[in-house]
Amino acid sequence: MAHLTLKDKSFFKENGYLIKRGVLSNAQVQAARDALWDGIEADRNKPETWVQAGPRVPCPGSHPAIRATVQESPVFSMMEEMVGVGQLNGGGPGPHLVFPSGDDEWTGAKHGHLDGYYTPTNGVPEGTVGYMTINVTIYVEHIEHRGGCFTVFPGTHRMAHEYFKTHSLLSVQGGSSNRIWSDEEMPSALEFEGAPGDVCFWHGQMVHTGSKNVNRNIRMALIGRFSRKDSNDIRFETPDDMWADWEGLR
Ligand SMILES: O=C(O)CCC(=O)C(=O)O
Repeated sequence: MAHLTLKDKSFFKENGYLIKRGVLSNAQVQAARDALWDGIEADRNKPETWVQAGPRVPCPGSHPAIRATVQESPVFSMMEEMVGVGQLNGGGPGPHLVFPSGDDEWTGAKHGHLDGYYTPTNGVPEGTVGYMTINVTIYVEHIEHRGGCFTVFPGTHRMAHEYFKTHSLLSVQGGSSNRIWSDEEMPSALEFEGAPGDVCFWHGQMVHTGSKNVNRNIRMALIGRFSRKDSNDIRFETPDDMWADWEGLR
């Protein structure tokens, strides 16, 4: 049974992201949230202890309840509906928590980054670039404006495609969008606001960023990155038709 409509697919092609609401069951959300709370150094019943608590990754992505959010929900099938059945490597998401900052100063982002590039702290080897086809951000808590929303810059997947037609994939230092585009060239940021079980799919070359959390809730997100099985053959190619390899979208 198909989960995505033609409208969903054309929205993803145009904007580079797609938000689907209520994809996970309550039981899946609850199990994932419990797994996160087991590792959080704060009192679950006392929100005042959540401010600047930690850790940002309170349990591994290999935890069965975390992995299940992709592998035992419609999430993986939805990605396959876009990329093609059997085309993606498996895997699961990892926890990415943003704790309340405890202050009230918040500004929206003008720029973000493309994933896969070396920075001094992210573990990507210098001189290489990681390749992702499609990524997903899953919420297991209510996240509102200014609450550390995962943030995308709609349309930057198409801008990146144009850019890489004439520039090497390795040319963007740190993957930062401000190395390529001015503030004026960047589209407005879109905060993914959502409820537990909501999911945002985003193109592997979508500019995105994290954001500060000045709300009460801990920003409980799981982020998964998925690449095609033939990534090594196609990663440095920029075909004229950016959807040439996407069986469900071309
Ligand atoms: O946590 C977030 O909202 C963004 C994370 C991010 O930008 C990344 O992992 O590349």
